[in-house]
Amino acid sequence: PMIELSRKQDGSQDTAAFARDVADGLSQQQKTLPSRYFYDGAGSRLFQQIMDLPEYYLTRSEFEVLTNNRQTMAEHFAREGFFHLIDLGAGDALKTKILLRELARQQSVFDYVPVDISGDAMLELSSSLQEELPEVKVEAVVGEYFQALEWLQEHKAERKVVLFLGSNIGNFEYQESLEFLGSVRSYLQAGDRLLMGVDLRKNPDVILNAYDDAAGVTAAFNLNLLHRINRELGGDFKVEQFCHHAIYNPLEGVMRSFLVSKVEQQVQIRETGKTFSFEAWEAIHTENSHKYTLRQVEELGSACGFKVETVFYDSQRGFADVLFT
Ligand code: AVJ
Repeated sequence: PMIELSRKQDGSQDTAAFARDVADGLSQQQKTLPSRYFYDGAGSRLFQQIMDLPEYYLTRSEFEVLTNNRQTMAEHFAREGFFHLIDLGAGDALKTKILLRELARQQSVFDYVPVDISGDAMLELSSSLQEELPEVKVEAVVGEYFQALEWLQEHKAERKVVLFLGSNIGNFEYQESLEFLGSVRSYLQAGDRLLMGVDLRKNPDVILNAYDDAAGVTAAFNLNLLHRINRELGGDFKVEQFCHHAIYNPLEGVMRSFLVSKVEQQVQIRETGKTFSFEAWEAIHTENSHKYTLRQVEELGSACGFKVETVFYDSQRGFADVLFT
């Protein structure tokens, strides 16, 4: 069994980019921070706790979809022989493992390329797979989606199946999602596939509770962003002076999360060389999570050159994994 970890950026560059993005976001009229910075070690652990929350239905729903349809999915993937299975935002890959076990059971010929911004997560995943499925060759890539696109480009002529699970697409603005899926599409050939998980429109109360849980884990996940800025960029956020706020707009189908300053205050962030002022109850926008109608998903796909092959639903029809060709 081979384990390969490729890491395309060094740590110093990461810190500089983080400082620049934080300075940019907090200098705007409406303050904002990019949600990709949630996932440091502590943030990844908090997200794992979120996936276990009673209110956070997304992971369980997709688990059900994959479990009930794993045989059909694996057959679709492996139909034309060897392929690379690229897993965008793999994390702990608990859901992908359902497909990996099934592919191994069907003796499919493939290798597995998990991509994630958390290096810790990719190391843990590589070693857990080596233990559980030693016959699967793993080439983990530590990086952002941009690095994943580079990998796809470098392997343009080879057969590929791309996984984009967990409604991770939902973090993009609509325009960004068009650009991203369009890029993915441009590196695929006829016969390649994309399996994308999307959270569907449903009772707004159910959605809201998923992002504002009773135990306060999502609040801690959101607030960890400020702790991370303190740790990595020498910030002096008094984190207890901020609170988590989440709101769902059922017209747009967008869940939005914020960190709200409870008092008027100033925050210094050494690595940015700047001080930022907050008025009492001023907000920082930290995340969007889009909820889709099936029509929107089809349109998004077709705008990027994808055709829907099969839609796999959970029993509640609240979540779908859409197989595109
Ligand atoms: C990992 C982007 C799918 O938007 O549901 C969970 C992240 N944020 N709770 C989502 C998240 C707050 C999650 N995604």
